[in-house]
Amino acid sequence: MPEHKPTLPKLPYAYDALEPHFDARTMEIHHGKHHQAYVDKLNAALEGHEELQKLNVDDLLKNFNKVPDAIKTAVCNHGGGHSNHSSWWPMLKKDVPVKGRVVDAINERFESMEKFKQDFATAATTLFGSGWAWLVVDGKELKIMQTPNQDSPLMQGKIPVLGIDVWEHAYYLKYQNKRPDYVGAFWNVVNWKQVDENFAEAMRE
Ligand code: MN3
Repeated sequence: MPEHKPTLPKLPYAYDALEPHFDARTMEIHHGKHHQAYVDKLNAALEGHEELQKLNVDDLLKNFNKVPDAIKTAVCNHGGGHSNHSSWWPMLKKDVPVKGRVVDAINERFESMEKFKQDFATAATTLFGSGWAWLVVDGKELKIMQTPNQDSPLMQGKIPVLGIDVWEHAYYLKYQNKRPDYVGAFWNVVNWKQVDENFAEAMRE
């Protein structure tokens, strides 16, 4: 079996760990069905491409130009979906103090945490259709960006530090059409400790 065969990572907490902000049923379907489907379809796309199967999914996306045309769309959609969700689950946790070098860097780059939250929320709520809003490191600089569908910032050479999934599958059961309410609730479940680690690692690359 190839070393990096895509597999569904275990959630680092119980499905109900983010209640009442993210409900258990949504987390269960989101992780167990949606993320699993990206993993399955990525494996199907990589069948017969042994050299690509040896890469972990993030390296696969960073080297997207090496992916054959015939499977580019599948790798973008399902590889992106696998990578985005794998990095996202650990970014979520309740009651984590807002501190760390990343918080200092956010205050410096965006004037204040409140201003950053406004800008990030605007990116999340104005993204048309399905996709993600991100805080990324781009050439040692923090930036807010949007990606459509399951496109990964890694495909553009940017490293995700914090993200929010704004596909309806991430919030519809609890929030229906009220995406801004979901984005507001998100701030209660940001794992700032993980975000700080992501930031430190991104700045080392
Ligand atoms: Mn999702």
